[in-house]
Amino acid sequence: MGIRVAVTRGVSSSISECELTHLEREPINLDLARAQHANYERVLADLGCCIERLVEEPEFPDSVFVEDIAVVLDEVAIITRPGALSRRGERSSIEAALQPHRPIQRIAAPAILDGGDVLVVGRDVYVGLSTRTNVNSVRQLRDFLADYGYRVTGVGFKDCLHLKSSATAVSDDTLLVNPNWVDPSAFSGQACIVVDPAEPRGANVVRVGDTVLFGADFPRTGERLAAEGFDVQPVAATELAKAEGALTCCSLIFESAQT
Ligand code: CIR
Repeated sequence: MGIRVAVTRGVSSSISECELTHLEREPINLDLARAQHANYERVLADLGCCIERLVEEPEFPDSVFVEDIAVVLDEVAIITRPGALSRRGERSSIEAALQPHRPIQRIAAPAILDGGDVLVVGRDVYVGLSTRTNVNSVRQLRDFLADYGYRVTGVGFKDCLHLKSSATAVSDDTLLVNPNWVDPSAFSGQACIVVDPAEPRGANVVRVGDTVLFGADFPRTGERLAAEGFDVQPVAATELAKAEGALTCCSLIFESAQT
C-alpha cells in the first residue's frame, strides 16, 4: 500500500433539504458549512491524506456525506444501498472514484445499508441495525468478506442516526463510545473509552494514522482522549452537524497503491 487517500465531496447547494431523523430542521449557513468542510479537508491533507474531492452534486442534498455510500476495506470496496431513497443517486460517482483503488462489490435489494452504520476495527466489522440498515446487509457483508477473515456482527443502538454516531475507533483495539446510545458490551473484543456525559454527540471521531480528530464542540471528550495518551486535534463542524452529519461522514479514508 502506498498513499493514504481521502475521498470527499463539496457541500451541496441544496444541503438545507437534507434528510433529518433525530434533529429539528434549522437554517444551515452554506458558506460556513463550506468553510468548515474546506478546513476539514485541509486538516486531512496536513496529516498526509491525498484528497480526491468529487464534484458537488446540487441534486443530492446529503452528498457531502460520502461515508454512507461505501465501505472501503483493504481488500474490497462495497457500494452500499442507502436507506434513504433520496441518497441512492449518490452511488455512481462514488463507485467511479473507488474503482481504480479496489475491486467493487454492491449491496443489493432487499438489503439497505448506510456506511455510517459500519464500524470497522481490526478484523471486526460491526453493523448498526437502524432505520437505514437492515439485517440483510449483515448477511451480504458476511458473504463478501468471508474470504478475508472478518467477523461481521449486527449491533443494536438507539437515539441517534448511525452506529458511528454512538461509537468510533480510536485505535486498532479501542473504541470511543456513548454508552447511553450503544451498549459497550456489544464490542467484546475492544476496550471502550466513554464520552464525557455532557457531550453525547462526541463519540464520532476520525482516526488518521496516530492522530484522532474530534469535534471542537466536544472539548471534554477530547481531553479524555488526550489523558489516555491519544494525539488529538479539534475540528469545527457545527454547520453540517445541523444536517445530522459528524466527522467520519465527510470522508472515505483508505490506503491505496494508486498514485
Ligand atoms: C442523512 O440523514 O443521511 C444525512 N442528513 C446525514 C448523514 C450523516 N452521515 C453519517 O453519519 N455517516
